[in-house]
This record gives sequence, C-alpha cells and structure tokens, in this order.
Amino acid sequence: MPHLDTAWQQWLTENINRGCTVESLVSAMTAAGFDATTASTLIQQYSSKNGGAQSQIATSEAYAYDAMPIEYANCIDADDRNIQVLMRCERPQVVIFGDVLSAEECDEIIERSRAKLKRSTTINPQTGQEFVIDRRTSEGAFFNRCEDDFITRIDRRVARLMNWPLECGEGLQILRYGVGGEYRPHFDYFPPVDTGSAAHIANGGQRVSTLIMYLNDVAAGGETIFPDASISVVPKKGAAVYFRYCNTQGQIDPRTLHGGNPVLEGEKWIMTKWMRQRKYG
Ligand code: PD2
Ligand code: ZN
Repeated sequence: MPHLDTAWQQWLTENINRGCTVESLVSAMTAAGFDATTASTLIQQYSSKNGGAQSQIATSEAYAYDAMPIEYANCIDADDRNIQVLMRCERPQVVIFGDVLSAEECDEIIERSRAKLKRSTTINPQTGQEFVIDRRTSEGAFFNRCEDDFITRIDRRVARLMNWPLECGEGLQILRYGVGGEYRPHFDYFPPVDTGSAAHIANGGQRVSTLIMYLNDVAAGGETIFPDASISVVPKKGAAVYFRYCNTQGQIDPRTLHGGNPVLEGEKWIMTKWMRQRKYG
C-alpha cells in the first residue's frame, strides 16, 4: 500500500465521516494523481478504520433534484446588468455565466483586496474552528455584505442572478492563488455529520448555493472542477460558475464535490458568494 501523507489521511477520514460516496472519493483522488485501484483500496482501508463507515456512505440517488432558483433564460436581467447563460447542467445543478462583472469591476476588486490578503483557512469538522491546511493554498480577503456602494452594487446583482434574498448571502470572499496554488476537492455545505457544523448552521442555516466569479484570465491551469460530473470550468475574467447543493427539503447533493486545479502559470483571482437557507448575519 502506498504511503499516505497526513494531509491525505486527514482528508480521507473527514470525507468518509461526512458520508461522501466511494465514487466521489475515487474521483477526487484520481483527479489529484492517484490511480483508481490504489484510491479504492485506500478508501476501503480508511472506511474500516473509521468504524465501518463504508456502510454509512450515502448514495447520491437520495438527493431529490427540485427546480433551481436560477431563471430559465438565455440572458438574465440581474438588477443593473444583463448576464448571459453559457452552460447548464442538471445533475449536479451547475450553471456557467459570462460577464457577471465588467473588466473594470474585476480590476477594482483585485486592487482593493491586495492590502487585506491573508492565508486561507478551512473549517475543522469536529470543532467548527478555522485553521490553515496544505490542501488549500491560497490567500483570501473578505468584504462585509453591502459594506459600501461598490460592494452593495455587486451584492445586489449577485442576489438577483442567484435569485435568492440578499440577506441570506455571506459577505463576498476573495481568493488569490499563485503558481501551484490549488483547492483540493471538497463540499461547500456544512456536513451535518460533523460536530463543528452546528455552530455554522445556527446562523442562517445550511449553505444552499455558490457563485464563483473569476477576476482574471489564468495563463494555464486553475480550472474549477466537478470530478463526479466531469465538468472543468476554465477561469475567464468576469465569468462565473454557479452550483446548488441544498434543495427545499434541506437535503444536500454530494455530486457537487468540486475543487480548484493547481495554477500552472500566472495567478488566479476569484470572488465567491455563498447563499444560506435563511437570513445570515
Ligand atoms: O478557485 C476555485 O476554483 C474554487 C474551487 C473550489 C473555489 C472554491 N471551491 C470555493 O471558493 O469554495
Ligand atoms: Zn468550494
């Protein structure tokens, strides 16, 4: 059996306990360079180590795909801008948009964020506290919801586009990745099986959907990937990818496993909006 470094051991334990499907774990590991046989053997090994979690691994069939809130149109009127729909996937629910932001807005967000950048953190599934880990190599900055006129304009546009109340949105999160920077496959929702999730869910409920906006063109690499749907989104300045993982019954969709491929050349800047079930903050 190949040696598994501590970051991967931690990743496997976390995701098995979260109830990820074997299929999604294999996809994530093969996308990161493991061969499929080694990946499934390791998953089996770690499943039995974690109290026979394999029998508890959820099947994605349990998730009921109800209607997405996104308007079914080729072009969406989003408050102060008309936004093109470029691609739609139903299972999982993924939509790609062109020109959510103008080039000038992208540049302004990057300039405002530079001074505030800090190494990105991840949530510890047991405690719910944030910590720095190797599999999320980026720097981040944050804007409070509607903190000034410029941010308010973007928050409003994004809420209209996602067709979800502005008050349910978390503040805009900016990430910058340099060469080699990546975000290994994960879920954006708070896994209900993690003890640390309760504190997050208490404010605003579960996360329901994500909009990742690209603030620059990336010379090579840096795609946003959905391993279980074989979707790979190439970053394009001003464009965005939306995905929805919590339906009206509160079920969560494990097919929305996603990650950010390593940046091979240049840098990658994104801005993310997460929407909650209820009013947040
Ligand atoms: O940078 C990305 O492409 C990426 C990938 C996965 C961002 C996020 N997740 C995120 O912001 O949650
Ligand atoms: Zn994510």
